[in-house]
Amino acid sequence: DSGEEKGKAERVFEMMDGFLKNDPVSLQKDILDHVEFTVARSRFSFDDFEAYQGMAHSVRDRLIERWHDTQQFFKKKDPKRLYYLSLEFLMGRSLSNSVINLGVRDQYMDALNQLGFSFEILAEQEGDAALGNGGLARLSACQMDSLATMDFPAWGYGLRYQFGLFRQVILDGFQHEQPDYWLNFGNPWEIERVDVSYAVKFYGTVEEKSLNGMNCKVWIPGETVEAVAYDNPIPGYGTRNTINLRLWAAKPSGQYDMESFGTGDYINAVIDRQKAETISSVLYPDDRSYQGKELRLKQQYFFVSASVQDIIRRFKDSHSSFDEFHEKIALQLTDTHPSLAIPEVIRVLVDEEQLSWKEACDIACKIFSFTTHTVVPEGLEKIPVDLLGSLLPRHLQIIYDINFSFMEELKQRFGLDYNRLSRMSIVEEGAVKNILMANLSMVVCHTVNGVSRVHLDTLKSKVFKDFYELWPQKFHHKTNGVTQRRWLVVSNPGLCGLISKWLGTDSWIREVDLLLGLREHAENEELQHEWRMVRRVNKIRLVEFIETMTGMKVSPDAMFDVQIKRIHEYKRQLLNILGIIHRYDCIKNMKDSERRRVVPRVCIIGGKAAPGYEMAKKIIKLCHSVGEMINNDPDIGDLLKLIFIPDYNVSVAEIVIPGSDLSQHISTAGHEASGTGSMKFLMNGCLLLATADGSTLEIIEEIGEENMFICGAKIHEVNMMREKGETIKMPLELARVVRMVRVGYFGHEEYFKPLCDSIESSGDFYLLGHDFPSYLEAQAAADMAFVNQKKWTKMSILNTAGSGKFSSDRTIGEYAEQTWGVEPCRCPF
Ligand code: GL9
Repeated sequence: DSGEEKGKAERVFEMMDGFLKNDPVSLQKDILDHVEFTVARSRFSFDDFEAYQGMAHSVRDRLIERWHDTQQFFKKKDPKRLYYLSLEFLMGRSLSNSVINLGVRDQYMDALNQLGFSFEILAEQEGDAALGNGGLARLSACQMDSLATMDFPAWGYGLRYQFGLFRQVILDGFQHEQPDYWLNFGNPWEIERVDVSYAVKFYGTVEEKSLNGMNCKVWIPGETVEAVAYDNPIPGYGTRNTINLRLWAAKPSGQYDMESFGTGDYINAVIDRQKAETISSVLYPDDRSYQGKELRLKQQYFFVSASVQDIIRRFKDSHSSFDEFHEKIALQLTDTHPSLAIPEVIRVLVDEEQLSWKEACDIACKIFSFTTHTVVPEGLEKIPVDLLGSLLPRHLQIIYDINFSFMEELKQRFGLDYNRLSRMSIVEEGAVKNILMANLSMVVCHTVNGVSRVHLDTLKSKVFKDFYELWPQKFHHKTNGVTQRRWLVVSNPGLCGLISKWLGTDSWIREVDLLLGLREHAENEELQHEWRMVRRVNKIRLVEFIETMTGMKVSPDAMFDVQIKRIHEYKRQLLNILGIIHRYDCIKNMKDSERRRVVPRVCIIGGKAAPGYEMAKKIIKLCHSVGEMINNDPDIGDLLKLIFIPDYNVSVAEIVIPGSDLSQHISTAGHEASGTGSMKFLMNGCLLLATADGSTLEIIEEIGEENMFICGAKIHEVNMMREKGETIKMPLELARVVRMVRVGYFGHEEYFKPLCDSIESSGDFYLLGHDFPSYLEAQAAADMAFVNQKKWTKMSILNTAGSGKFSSDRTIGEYAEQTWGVEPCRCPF
């Protein structure tokens, strides 16, 4: 019997002295075993990639061990669990992060050295897991790291896209998109769980039946697809806790439909079923715009339904009634993308678990919380009623029922204020009727969070004004953060060692506020010297990387001025490029004596444009055309270079950020909900040139205005200018550089015309005209500061010292306490 089996296995385990060993000899044996038996290469002849695979599998074994222990422990303790639902996770590479969090990096380095391999080279063999678009997806990844490190009993749920974010290839300065075949060489970081799968239903009809004298709704689906689990262990740092990120992949359902297989058309029936896999095949590459695509809606429901079934199954394993459900479960919705979880939970509780409508709604209101990541109302998801009704007929009914009760509640409260009712309704009337997913989330979730303080202000005063009036207590904010494990420990080992040396401890890796201790040394010459040395080494690494990627040689003596993020009009890469043209133009017109005072700059821009976003693609092309002119101008030499780094992703960021001197975060104020790139630069001692937007405002509070270069209209000024529809006079410097683009100084005048028009003829919505002069001033201030390396280094140290607030550990701590009500559950070693 299985009890006895377990006893035997345990005895053998004890005889062999248990756990996997982490001394260099054991590690070498494990790596070689995996090379031979997992990768199936001779252990006496294998290359770097195969060595990486062998090593990755040996790390995976160690992850699995802890992951099993953690899950067993959670099961035994039965704490309240957090389920983190996100349609996107940008995990990047896993190898370095895993060995660091497991605390075995040095041992592996030794083991590999003795085998004749270099850890750094093997780590570079790994491709990025890019199952997300940008900030929102990387935030989810950082938060998983903090959840594991802080011992929270959490699970992540998402989709296992076969193709992650497209690869960006630049041909003649234009962006082209290529599929990301990230799974082609296998993925050692996931565990396929063919034993964990659920049927997900689509289409069909809803019928009324009477069951035990009660009136019930029965959904007869028209299509069923199987969701198979792939588990990705997420190790915490300095703890045995290793939590799970469960990603779902679509497979044809095992339930055969006799009809299609009975018609004799066997081949076509099989091919048809195979189409089920398309649901999880590709990540949508457009950030912030969701225009009623059926496949996207299918993805959302597929992921939500499998996750909800899994959560309820786990709960029922150890509980016999739903009374405790809300005391054991918190469900966090990352934006509205997973908000179909709301009607799905209600549907399962009412239709399958036979709870009453009221009981089910009460439970939903207690377990769901929601964070919004956007500021623009157009960014909020709308689903055409027809589409939803055909794909998920039962869910549409549930949403209508929720809306009905909500409208009744509003009438009680405000009387027959039809304007208000229509503004707040979950159902948007009009030529096309839509379901507003944000309103649905707003009505049901107990809490709605913004991602920075000003973001919350915007939600209260604009986007969700009516809801704020109704339920002010629901509105909160948790300023975003990033994990210092990835963004310092993994990507900047040099600085990391230096920080620990000067603080006399490496405890800041878990307790990031300790970084404050650097403040008292900010002017210490010895630290300053070492700080500059470390940063110099990082710059040289970046110089080499730039040469490999672009063939360009740049000088590490120049100031590295960086803007890396998705290309967006509101993020204003165009402002940056026009500023560079201005700088170029100024240098061209200088006398030799003046040129000697110019601070040499390497301007670096990187980022992807959504494939259908024409303006963003034009910005990429303009960057290349301007770069080509400047970089090949012998008259300019090393005084100015403009580099576009292609295919920006997490692992590129890990090289660029530690090597940057100055980074730009120059969104039009009021448009960036938070921004998280700035936090990564801040931690790495890079100075910021930024507008007063999103979390930058909170960064200013932490490090002081004097340690940053701030420019541009403030949020209230932007609002005022827009309300008045005031057109300001184009500043001369800006008119001049726009003219250069217009008349074809950089070629392609027709192609670039819409960019020029966006500033000069279509109202300059993003206010480049207004902000250009102060932008140039901020740039000049940065030049001045850079000349004084002592001052610059002090500012740099103060940036790192003041970055503690922007750790995702702080964010997650706040969520756990204020929103989710979950407590640490630490697995014993
Ligand atoms: C975003 C916001 O635009 C950012 O300001 C914010 O920092 C992140 C994380 O909260 O979320 N919302 C959003 O849709 N994206 C964000 O970056 N877009 C992408 O992820 C591409």
